[in-house]
Amino acid sequence: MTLHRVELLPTVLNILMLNFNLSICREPVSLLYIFYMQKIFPVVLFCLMSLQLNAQITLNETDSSKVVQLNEVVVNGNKKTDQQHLVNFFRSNQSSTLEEIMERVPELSLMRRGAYGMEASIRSFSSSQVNVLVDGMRIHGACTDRMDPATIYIEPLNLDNLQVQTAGKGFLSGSSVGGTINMKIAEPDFNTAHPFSGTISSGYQTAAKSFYESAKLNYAKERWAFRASATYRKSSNYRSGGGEVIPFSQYEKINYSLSAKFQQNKYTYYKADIIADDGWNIGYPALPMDVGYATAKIASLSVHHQQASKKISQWQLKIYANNIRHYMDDTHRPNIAMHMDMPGYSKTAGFYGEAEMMLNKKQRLLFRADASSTYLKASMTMYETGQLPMYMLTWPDNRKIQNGISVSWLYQVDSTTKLQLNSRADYILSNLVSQEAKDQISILGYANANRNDLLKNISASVTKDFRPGIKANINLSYAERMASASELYGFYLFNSNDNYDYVGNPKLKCEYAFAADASVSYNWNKNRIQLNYFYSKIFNYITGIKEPSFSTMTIGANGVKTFINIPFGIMTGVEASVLLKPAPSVDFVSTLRYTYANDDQHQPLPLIAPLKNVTSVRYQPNRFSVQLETEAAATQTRINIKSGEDETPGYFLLNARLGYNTTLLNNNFSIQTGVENIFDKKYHEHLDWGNIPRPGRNIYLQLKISF
Ligand SMILES: [Cu+2]
Repeated sequence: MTLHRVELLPTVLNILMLNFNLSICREPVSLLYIFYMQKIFPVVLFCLMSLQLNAQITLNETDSSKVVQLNEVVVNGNKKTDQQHLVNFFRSNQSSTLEEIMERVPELSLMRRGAYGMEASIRSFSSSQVNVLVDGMRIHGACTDRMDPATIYIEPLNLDNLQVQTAGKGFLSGSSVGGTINMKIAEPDFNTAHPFSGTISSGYQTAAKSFYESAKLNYAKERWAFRASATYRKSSNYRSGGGEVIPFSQYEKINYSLSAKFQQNKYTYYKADIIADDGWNIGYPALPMDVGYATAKIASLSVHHQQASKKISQWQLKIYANNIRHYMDDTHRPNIAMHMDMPGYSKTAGFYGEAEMMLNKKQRLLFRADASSTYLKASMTMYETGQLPMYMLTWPDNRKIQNGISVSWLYQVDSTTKLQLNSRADYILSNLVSQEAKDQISILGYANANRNDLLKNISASVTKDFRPGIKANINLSYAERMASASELYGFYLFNSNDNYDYVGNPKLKCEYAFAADASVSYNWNKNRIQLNYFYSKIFNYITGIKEPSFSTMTIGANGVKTFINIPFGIMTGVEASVLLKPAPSVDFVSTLRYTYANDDQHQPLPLIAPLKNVTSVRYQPNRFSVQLETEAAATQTRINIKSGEDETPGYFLLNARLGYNTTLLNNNFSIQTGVENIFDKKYHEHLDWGNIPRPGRNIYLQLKISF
């Protein structure tokens, strides 16, 4: 059986290459690609097992946290949740990037500076107002211009699910006023029919002439299970609606992951995970620079224990480290006044422990303790003709040591009422770690830039079932967040959205927020309607203001801004979703979101997405499926002119998708195709920097074999 499988693989590979990849091989750039396809890809294929390319998405809604399940094929015996069928509605196609999937989650919006490296915000809270974690691990991008949010280092292929925690639970794994996105990494699978199982997938998209190749392999024997995955993407400059090609929108990357699991006994297992991501030649059309290379190495060791009969019913411990290098590149840009080298480094090491304790049948306690140390350094060397190179630190070497503890108390009051109290404290030390860094910050007049902060967070939530099908939840919280390294120590960081250089302020106060969140849902048969409302008032809101006494570093910049605390900002809004199943083979899903945000002067806060709706209808009578999807956004007129914003027109898009599944020589074979942006609409979203148009009509084809 196994032999037969192995023989089939090269054939599959050949077909895929013939169909999709021949043209790319003619390009000189693709030497690495050829190497990959010839040497590495077959090796990975050999191992192949159950690739579950992105994405079905399930909404597992538990009060204020949302889980987006990415496993398409449930091979590990996990019970399917009621909502798992909804996954398909958030899937755009099987080669979707994590960003494309996140964009469809109602609570998330993405800030876009290029086709790659979009930055997720939760209910318009962004950057260091939210935690972005990889499997509970802290990770910090190495780019001063936020080109590399942590989400770019995780492929849907190595993701088990995406957990979005808002409102009162958002701070449990790190003090935060905006919430947490945790990317839970897929684990090796013991429950497979054969020792080896896997998936390979190949796809092509026309808008950016992009290729997507991926493979996943699982091997399980006795107490050991291993999982390996690899994903390769290459995109050219994409074509926007109407046919304009967007220069500097290309990118290329490879992502690998390897995971090993050892089951010591019924209750305990150990796990080791490594993820490596290498990207190069990544264009950022909305920024004055591109990325030469960006690499991340993420590693962890963990032990997990689960024994329901014990008082401590489950616990886990993890130690981890990650290392990111980022190198910006302006050598491909025309008319550069002054060439610059801008490397950045980020290193984090840490651990966390989590435990669940059953107090009695009705009460549980959840604990988490964590600590991490993050080192950041970025510099800029400017080369002006006829002059000596000029060097400076853009992130003067700094270290943040964070120690935190959180406790939740869950109380099932009676059969219809649940109570939850959450609390967290973080003690954070921030230091400049080199004399050079201290000297440089002293130029700004700060003799001592070191600081110690104690952050406090607390929330209470009540959930009540009123009568069959109606459920309501109310949440009140207080949370704090620390200023980011850029806000504290940044040194002439250029922001191309408002065209200002930014300098940090080590004396910033922490933001603190009072928030309320309420949701009500109605379930009947297999249908559900849900409405969420949220309100946050953020005191000491951190923003940039013009500092007239400083002169600019960046040629052509409007001026210099420094970070200050303004009295407050307010963010409020709603999310609504309707999930209907009018017939066994028909699904209807529609989501809506709206955020309204002001500062203390009643001026709109910047980078707030307008009203947006995504609606899908899917018909899947058998092996075939057909899906129609609309995306619509209203005009955004509430803009912040000081931040360089202008009005963004609304848009309406139509997408169509077709799928077919079959069995071929005992292997599961699936083909997916579709057209996105059918009307070839030229549009951009309000959070897209530089008003760069998004991709126009895009036809995709995606093949996948699971064995
Ligand atoms: Cu960068």
